[in-house]
Amino acid sequence: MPNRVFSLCMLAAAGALSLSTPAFAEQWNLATPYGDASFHTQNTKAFAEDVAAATDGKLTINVHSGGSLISHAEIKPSVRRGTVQSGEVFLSILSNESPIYEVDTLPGLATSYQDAFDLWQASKPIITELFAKEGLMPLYAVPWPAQGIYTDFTLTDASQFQGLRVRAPNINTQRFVENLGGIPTQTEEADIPTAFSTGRVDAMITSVSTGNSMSAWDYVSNYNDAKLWLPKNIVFVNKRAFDRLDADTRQAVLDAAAKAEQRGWQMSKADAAKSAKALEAHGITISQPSAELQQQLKAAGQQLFEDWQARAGDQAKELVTRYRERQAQQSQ
Ligand code: PCA
Repeated sequence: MPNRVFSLCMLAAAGALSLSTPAFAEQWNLATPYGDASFHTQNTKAFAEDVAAATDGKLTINVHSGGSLISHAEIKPSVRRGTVQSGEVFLSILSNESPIYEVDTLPGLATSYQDAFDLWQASKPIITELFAKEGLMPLYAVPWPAQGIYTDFTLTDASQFQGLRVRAPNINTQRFVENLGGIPTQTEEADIPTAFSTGRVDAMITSVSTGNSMSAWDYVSNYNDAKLWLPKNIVFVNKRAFDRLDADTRQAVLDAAAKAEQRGWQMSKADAAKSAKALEAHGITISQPSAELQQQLKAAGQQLFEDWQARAGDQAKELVTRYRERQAQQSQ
């Protein structure tokens, strides 16, 4: 029996056992593709602990990390069906469902934590609405540090992308690589070491955090801190499971989620600094893009943004307008 099927059977059995616990105690399962070494998973585990503490154990959330329970692509459908009550995914892997989910992977749109936060505030209402249509409710979202480019040579010019096989975590990154003349391959974070060691990829686009947790120094020598975008993970719940809780427990979940969001953004910043140091300590050279490379990346990104606006239509316009308004308020 495959491991995950076995785990799901065990869940069913655990559900039956929980009949013997007090009638008011609820058990949720939360599936995430990311491993325990990731600050995202550490934050999500802290969220679960906060909920257990605030509800005096009335609601326990079991975090299943590293895709151990459900594969990344299956997490959202499983939460929708109620096989598990909650999940965490990389928001932009949902981009085949709506272009709105791509908004945090558009190069150049939001490249700092402040901008990424404004973009999240501007996109939250639309994303909440899209999730609600599927009986889901977002709890919180946390960004990865800015995305950069790992290569085994010094990247000085976009022409070096010609024929380069680049690992990408989502569709938009793949399009970006294509615009630069490279050959993209979509690979889950956990599969990065295999992709390099079997020679399927030569380079990758991701954060310093993932480079650090996946020991990038085993495969590449350089990291270009291009600050392309700050993509997010989103943690969400099956709305029926949430509505079944009593009012106090519901409030405790929402309070813990708000706290997890705040803590998560801080953890992301701290991890960016810590992971950059770790990469350097392992011999990776970190450099900033030259003016020329920056210009070339910008051009590839601009094309992506225009395509996205055309695909996403009015909703996209509304979102971008709201984002620009927030940015203008910040700079006042
Ligand atoms: N790490 C994840 C998502 C973005 C990131 O920084 C990955 O590369 O798969």
